[in-house]
Amino acid sequence: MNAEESVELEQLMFVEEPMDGDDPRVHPAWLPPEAFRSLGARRVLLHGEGLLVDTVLNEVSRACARYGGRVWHSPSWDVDVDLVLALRDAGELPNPSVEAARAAGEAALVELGDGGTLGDEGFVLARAGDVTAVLADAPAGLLYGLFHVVRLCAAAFDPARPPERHRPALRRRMLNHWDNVAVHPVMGQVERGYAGGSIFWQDGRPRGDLARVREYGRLLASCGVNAISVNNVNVARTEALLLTERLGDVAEIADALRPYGIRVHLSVSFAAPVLLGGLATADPLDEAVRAWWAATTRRVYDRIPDFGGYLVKADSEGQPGPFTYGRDHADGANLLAEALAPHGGVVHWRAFVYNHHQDWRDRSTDRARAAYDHFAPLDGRFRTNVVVQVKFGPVDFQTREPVSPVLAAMPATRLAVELQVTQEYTGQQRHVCHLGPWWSEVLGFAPWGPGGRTIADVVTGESAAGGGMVAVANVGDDLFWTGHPLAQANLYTFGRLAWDPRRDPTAILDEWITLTFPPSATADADLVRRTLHEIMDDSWRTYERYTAPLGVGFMVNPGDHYGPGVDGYEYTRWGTYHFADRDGVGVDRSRASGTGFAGQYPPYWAQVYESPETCPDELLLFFHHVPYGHVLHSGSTVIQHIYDTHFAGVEEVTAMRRKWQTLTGMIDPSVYERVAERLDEQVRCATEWRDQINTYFFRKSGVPDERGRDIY
Ligand code: GCV
Repeated sequence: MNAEESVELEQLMFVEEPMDGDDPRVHPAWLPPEAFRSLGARRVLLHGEGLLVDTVLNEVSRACARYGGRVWHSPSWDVDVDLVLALRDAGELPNPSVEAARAAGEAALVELGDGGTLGDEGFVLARAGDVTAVLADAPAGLLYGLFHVVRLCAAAFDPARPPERHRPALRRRMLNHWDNVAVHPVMGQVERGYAGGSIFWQDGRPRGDLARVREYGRLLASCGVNAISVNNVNVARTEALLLTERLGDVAEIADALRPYGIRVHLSVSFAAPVLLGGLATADPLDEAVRAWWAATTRRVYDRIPDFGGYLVKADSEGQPGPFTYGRDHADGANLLAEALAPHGGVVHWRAFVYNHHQDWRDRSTDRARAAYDHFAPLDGRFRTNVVVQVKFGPVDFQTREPVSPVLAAMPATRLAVELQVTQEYTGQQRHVCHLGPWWSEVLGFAPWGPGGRTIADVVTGESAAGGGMVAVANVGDDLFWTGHPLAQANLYTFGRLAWDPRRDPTAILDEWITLTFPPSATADADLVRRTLHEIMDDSWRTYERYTAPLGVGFMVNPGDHYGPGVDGYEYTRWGTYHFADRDGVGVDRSRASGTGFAGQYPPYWAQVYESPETCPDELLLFFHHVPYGHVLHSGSTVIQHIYDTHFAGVEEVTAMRRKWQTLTGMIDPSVYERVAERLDEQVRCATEWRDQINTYFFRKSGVPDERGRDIY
């Protein structure tokens, strides 16, 4: 067989597979075939071996088959190429221009400094003559490098492009699925899921659509996610069995995701030794319990050698935990960590622990304090393969909360910050609420004072050994993955921020727009880009304006957490109160006269938050109970601020809807229609929020709107 025939054969091997992005059951999200046009029109040489190298080969082959390019895998003859994707330790090729490109990549690495290593996931991109080279130490690096080239489009082939090196700031970039295997009578198939059913489970069984799981892995890898947990942190009987009898179901998911470099983790029940093992106790210090976890974990690794580890919600909202046995969270976490350690696994132990049977009459108990009170004293006691996973705020994924003080209180512990991509409290994927700016604010917060280390630094840790970033996922079996097509951007943004927590969220959004609505397939690309930015950039602040004011939180309907319910949680056991009366509103969390929560911060912020005079406006009611006439730093009174922001919020949503209408006929009609429907609902719901909040506070305070607008 001559060289040309061999090339044809190599190409044929790959074009027979179905094209990604062609499956009519599912929207291609940010990886439509068109996004691969630039890559697919090139001559590409791939060099190296491994499962993920095969994935890269498949991706490139499909793109080339579609757009007329060519691909060679480690050819033993000379070829002209535009792009080389090579493992650094793969042998020399008899191809001078390819070797020159590789040498340019190596030289770039030396020039960029830092020891010249790229690690398990990094890559370098450099130009040599007419060739772009992407080099990596390991196959995952090549996969991430490939998606980088896709994002860059033609810019990846710009002769003037300077060399660049990329490595993820965080080792673990993880999504948690709150998917139930068996449909929960209240929470359904996916707890806090707003995108249909689960992509993994259906009515007590695996869903069996592994092609979709694989497609999901592809989307995640392309934005940088490398780990997922596949079942809800609230572990019921059926879900507990995933650890033992039903481990095969987890293994199938792991097999589908492995080609995209994604490791699978499992939420487990702390009571598993009793529930599944028939032991009389789950006491973490009991020898039989330790042996049970060790043996069970060994069996997990026999079946799934690259298994990531366990995720645990213990002693929280009714889940079992070490408190039953008079032990603490370090005892509990270390038990599982010990079982995982020989296999390289980690335990993610959640810090979301509080009293969910609080008496609303008791003002001395403060849910915001709980995680710190439980966990800060345990600093230094966790094994090195424990990651304490801390919700970003002290309460519960609200639209606005201060950053959790736990993140500054455990220097001797690996900490991960937990975000919520699923929009439980931020519009439930019926409202446009782009969360990138909020997450960036959280990650950029400097708990020890301005200019000091940030939350991004904490979760990165020394030599990237921190706990990383975790988020509750927002996808389901919906045609658009996320219910609201624009909520795909939140998932994408999470992945990109987890890769680099210091990136500008607007730039990330821009990247998402370019991929999802490729300019080459759009009649007026500038209009589409501009309109999406206008709708999405500030949408989190818009959402904040028409919902609970000034950081006070909640005010949602109890149970489903959608829509306004100002007093919905006021007299409940959940510890989520606003204390509005005829004189004022807010929670006194100062040290001087309140719950003392402000004192959980390092001195700079403890002092800032302590006084209503220095507390930032947006958090005023989180930290203080103030009269309606209290004057904010903005110059407005609290009551007038409430009225103004609520009127403004609805106007902004109405404007969003108008702007969206300018895209009629410009984009995929099914996307257009779905977003249009949801914007109608957003306008309706925002109006309801405005009227209920304004009316509530007008009735409480008796203070009229100084602009005389309609309040009921
Ligand atoms: C999985 C909130 C949600 C619960 C969720 C819990 C958690 O309270 O409303 O549905 O349970 O957080 O994070 O564990």
